[in-house]
Amino acid sequence: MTRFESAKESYARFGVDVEKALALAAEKPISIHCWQGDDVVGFDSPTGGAGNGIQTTGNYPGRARNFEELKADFLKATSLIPGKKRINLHACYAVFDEGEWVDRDKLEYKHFAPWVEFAKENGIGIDFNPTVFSHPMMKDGLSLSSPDEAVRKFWIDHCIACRRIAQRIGEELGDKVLNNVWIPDGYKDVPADRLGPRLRLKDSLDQIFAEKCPNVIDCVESKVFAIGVESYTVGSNEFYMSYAATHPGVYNLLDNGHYHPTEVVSDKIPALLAFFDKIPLHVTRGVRWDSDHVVIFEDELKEIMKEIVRNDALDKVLIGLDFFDASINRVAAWVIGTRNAQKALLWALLQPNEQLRAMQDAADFTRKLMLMEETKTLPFGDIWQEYCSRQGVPADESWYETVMQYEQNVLLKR
Ligand code: RNT
Ligand code: ZN
Repeated sequence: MTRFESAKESYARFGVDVEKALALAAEKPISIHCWQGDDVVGFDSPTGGAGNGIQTTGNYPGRARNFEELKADFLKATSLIPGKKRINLHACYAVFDEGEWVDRDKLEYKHFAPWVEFAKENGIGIDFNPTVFSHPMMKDGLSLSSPDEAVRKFWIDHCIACRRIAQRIGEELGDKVLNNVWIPDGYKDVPADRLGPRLRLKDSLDQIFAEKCPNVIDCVESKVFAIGVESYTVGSNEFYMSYAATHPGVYNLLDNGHYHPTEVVSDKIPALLAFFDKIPLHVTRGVRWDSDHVVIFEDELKEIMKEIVRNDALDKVLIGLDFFDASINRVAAWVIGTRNAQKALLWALLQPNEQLRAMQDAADFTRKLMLMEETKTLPFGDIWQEYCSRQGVPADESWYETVMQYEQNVLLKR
C-alpha cells in the first residue's frame, strides 16, 4: 500500500472523501497577483517605483523590469504551483508600444491586449485593478476623495477607463473579471473633517460605477491604517461595507492585513455570506501591520479556507493573493505563498465538516473539540504530495532547486 493509499484510509475513518477533496481543490482558481514579481513598480513610469500610498522593502537582485521578464518569472513560478490559476493585473502593468506612453486616465484595452494573449496561451483568467498610487496626481495623499476637483476627476477617469478595460478583457476571455478599487487616501494626523472626504469618495464611486459592465465584478477594498496615514483612512471598513450593501453589484473585498490585529477575516466571511453572493479576498500575511509578508501555512489561513469550504462557498468567495516581499527571491515568494494557499484549501477540504457541524448543533462540544484536535495530526502531507504529483508539479521541496537554477541563469543576469 502506498503512503497515499494509507493516508486515504486514515481520512476515510473520519468520513472524509479524499478523492472528492482532490477534485474540488483542482477546480478552484486562485488569482495570483502579478506585483510580487517586480515590487509593485509596473511598466508605466520608467523612472519611478512604488510610492505615494504603497511601499515595498528589500532589494534582492533580479526584479522583473518589463513585460517579457514578468511573464517569464510568472510562468516559472506557476510551473511549480498546483491548481487552477488566474493572474491579477494592475493598471500600471500597461504594455506600451516602443516610444508610446499615455497617462492613466487615457489607458485603453489595447494596452492590455498582450496580457490577454498571455492568458489565452496559458489557459488562465485575468483580474484587474486601477492603480491609484505611485503617481504625481496623488495630491497630499488623496485621490478619489480629494477636494481638488482636477485630482478627483483624473482618478475617476482612470477608474472608469479600468472598468472598460476589465469589461473588454472579460469579453475576450468569455469570463468575468474582478475589478478592485483600492485607494490609499487618508490623514496622518487628527482630521478636522472626517465626513467631507467620505462624501467625495462616495460621489466618485457613484460616477465610476454608473456604466453597466456585465463582464466585470466590481469591488472596493477597505483598510484600517497605513504608514503616513495613521489617524484616518477615508475608505474604512464601515464606509465600503455600507457602500457595497447599498449598491447591488459592488462587493466588499476583504484583505486580511487590513483590520485591527484581533479581528479575523475568517469570521467576516460567514457574516458577509448571509448578505452577499460574492466575497472577493486578498489573502496576505500581516506582521504587526499590513506588511504583506509571504503567505505561510498558519492557523488563520486554514480558518479562512475552512469557512469557504464548510459554507459551500467555493463559487462565492473569489480567492486572490496580495503579498510582496523584495527581500527574498521573488519567484520563490510566489511559489511559497501560492502553494500555501493551495495547501490550506486542500486542508480545509479534508476536514470532517459535516460531522463537526452536527456536533455543534447537538451541543456535543466535547466530542467536537476532540474531533477537531484528533484530525489535526492526520497524514495530510501524503495527500498534499499526491495532489502535487497529479497536478504535475514538484511534490516536495525539490521545486527550490529549479528556482535557484533560474536565479543563476536568468535573474542574476539582469
Ligand atoms: C494595499 C492593498 C492593495 C494593494 C494592491 C497592490 O494595502 O492591499 O490591495 O496591495 O492593490
Ligand atoms: Zn490588498
